[in-house]
Amino acid sequence: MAVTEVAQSRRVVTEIPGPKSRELQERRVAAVAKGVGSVLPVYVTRAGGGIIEDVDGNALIDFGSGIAVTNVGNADPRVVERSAEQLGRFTHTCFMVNPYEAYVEVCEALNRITPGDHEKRSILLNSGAEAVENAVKIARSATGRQAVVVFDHAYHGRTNLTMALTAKNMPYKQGFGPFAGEVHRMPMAYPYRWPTGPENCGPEAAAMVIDQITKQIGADNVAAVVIEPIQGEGGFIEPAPGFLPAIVEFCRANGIVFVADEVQTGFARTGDMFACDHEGVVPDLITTAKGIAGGLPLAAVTGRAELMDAVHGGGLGGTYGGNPTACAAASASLEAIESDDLVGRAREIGDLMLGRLRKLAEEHPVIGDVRGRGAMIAIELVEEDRTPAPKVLAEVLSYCHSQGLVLLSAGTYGNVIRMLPPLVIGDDLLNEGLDILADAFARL
Ligand code: PLZ
Repeated sequence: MAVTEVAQSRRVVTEIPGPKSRELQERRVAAVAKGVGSVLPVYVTRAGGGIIEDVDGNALIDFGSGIAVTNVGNADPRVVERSAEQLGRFTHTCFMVNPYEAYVEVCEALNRITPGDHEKRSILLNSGAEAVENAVKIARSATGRQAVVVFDHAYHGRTNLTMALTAKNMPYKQGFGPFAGEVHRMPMAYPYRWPTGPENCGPEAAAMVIDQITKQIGADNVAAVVIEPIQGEGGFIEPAPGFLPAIVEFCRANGIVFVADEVQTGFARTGDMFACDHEGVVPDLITTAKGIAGGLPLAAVTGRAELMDAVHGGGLGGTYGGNPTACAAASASLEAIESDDLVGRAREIGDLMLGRLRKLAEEHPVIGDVRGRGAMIAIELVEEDRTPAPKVLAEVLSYCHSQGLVLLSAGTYGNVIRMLPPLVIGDDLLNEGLDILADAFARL
């Protein structure tokens, strides 16, 4: 299997997007539904390490990892080799018709590496949204209850149930209702915006949530609490310390299934294998996707055996869930994460980024908050009184893009710049990317 090495240096030889990309963009507009956007429409030819190459010969620094997917880098040779080997043997039988070992192997690995040493089971699916949908199905079936609790700023997907779980209307929900019922939204422990200050945020937010669940829904009616242990699309909001453990304790005491949505935070991204590990939180069910398979579409729900096995035979599934090629890629990618100590590398990336960004924030008051863990770091841009500054963000992003830095935004108010580099990016590229970002602020 010939895997071409992608040179690890930035190269900007045309305007960005260049002429060939603009030509492709014209074809795309005529062929692809307008509803699907692209952050930076440079058309990709190759990618690897921390670099994305485009049709015009540019080499861009990747601070996005395809939204936290290519944790092991793009086209990791081990992932490519295992997937290709599987592709050459069979492409599909459907696990529900004729099963295969690759699926079982991924479930065994997930049961081993997810938080908690209790007995677990897993199911494999295609996308993060599908994983979250299935976690809710499992929780409802196991508890015989219906209500689902979610949080402000949450993102869980674009399917009907997960749209209902997602907080932000535009662009995710506008015009797409009616939404699924029995979804209840609670305040989020958002330290930077907590009225009485970050130090009070954890306990106060937990008390509010517990009070609202008890008074407005009735704890006995709640099947599941679903939460991202660091919110992704919502703006990399790290819940204040103590919040998650308090919610877990309340769930345990009331027979509520605690579901950690680790679709964006999973697989070494945050400097732990899972973000829950940070405070020793053990979820009853955990949903994963993105970083699981080095870029191939795969997702999973993993959880307590008694909950997972509570669903009647034939109650869960899907034609493509646990596709053999995606499973082979996942096994290779999970092995790479462990053998290359990408957890450790994510921590190094976090230290480097947080150090530089905190300095940058001292020079530029428009950077109101620097937060995140590991290779999941964000800055929140504000005017006076912490008013969100989405226009400044647009300016900064546009400059960074023009210089060949792939950078994403996030946040309910569209004022958060998020950084999610592949965990295999080198320090040189990281620093060069941060230099470009610093230039962008200097030019404001
Ligand atoms: N849960 C926590 O972050 C996907 C969405 C991008 P899918 N996040 C990126 C977009 O605009 O569509 C995500 C997530 C969390 C669930 C999902 C959904 O995962 O694989 O996109 O369905």
